[in-house]
Amino acid sequence: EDRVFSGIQPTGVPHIGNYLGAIQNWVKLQDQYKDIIYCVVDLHSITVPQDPKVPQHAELGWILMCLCTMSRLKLLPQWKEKSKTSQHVGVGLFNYPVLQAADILLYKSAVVPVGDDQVKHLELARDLARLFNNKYGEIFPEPQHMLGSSHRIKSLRDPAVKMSKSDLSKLGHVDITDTPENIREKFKKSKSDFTSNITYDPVERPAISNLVDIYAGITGLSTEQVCEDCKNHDTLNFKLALADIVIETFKPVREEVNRLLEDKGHIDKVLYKGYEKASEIAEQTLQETKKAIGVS
Ligand code: AQP
Repeated sequence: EDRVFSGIQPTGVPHIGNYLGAIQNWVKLQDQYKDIIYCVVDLHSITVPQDPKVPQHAELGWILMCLCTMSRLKLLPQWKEKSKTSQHVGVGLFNYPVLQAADILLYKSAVVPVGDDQVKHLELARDLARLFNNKYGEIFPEPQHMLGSSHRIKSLRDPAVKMSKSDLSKLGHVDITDTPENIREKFKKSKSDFTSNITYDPVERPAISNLVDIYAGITGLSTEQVCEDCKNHDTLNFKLALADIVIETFKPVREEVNRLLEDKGHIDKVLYKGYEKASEIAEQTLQETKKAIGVS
């Protein structure tokens, strides 16, 4: 059976972009597939300093890095975007799509539910799987990305960039554990333009269109339907209505997160059980891979 695999970086509290782009789909897939691994990709988060202990991912990452060219990595849009905003750009930031390919290939994953900002990275994972298989023998399936139905969600402060956990502007991202007051404030202060009606036009009206996308993503309506339903709203009313929907949707999530945080022992147990299962698969693939390249 096809294995589903996806992950999230522990770089902050997940926001509604992570939810609409990926997490919502992860939940749905639990009813369609039996063999699923969702993980916290801690080695990725050390492209800013932290403290790792996950050997197989790093080891396969290194093997794949030796197959990958620098010119291939330079083309990736996230590298182009993120390397512009920092003065001290680490090699890890450049290499991490290869580590991501290792994460996926280590479990011989077939289906990878992600947001559309990851499509290029999945292409790289397929290229590396193919390169490896051609050179050393068939080991890896070529993993396919699976997109959610929502568009990429942009920052509430700047619709030119995606909503991001690590965005320094606190008003740019709405986190799934934000309080109702917080959520209302962020939407009230979200960027809009000088036109007061609600239309969907990502090129001419990117900020309002982003809000329409969020509304559509959460309600499951089309963007046309959202504009039709909200045609009597001005932008402020629309923002407040959207805030209410977001508050209502994430209320049970926030309550459940808070409940779980009171039982850290339970979370540790669940993580450890998952770790035991996953590391058995990872170790097997790594040994197969090392044997194939002659370093076992
Ligand atoms: N703005 C977004 N809209 C839709 N989907 C998104 N995803 C991320 N941002 C958006 C999807 O969420 C999943 C987990 O992302 P990640 O934590 O692995 O890394 P990321 O894509 O780099 O997310 P962030 O929030 O921007 O984190 P930082 O700030 O740490 O880099 C992925 O499937 C992604 O597509």
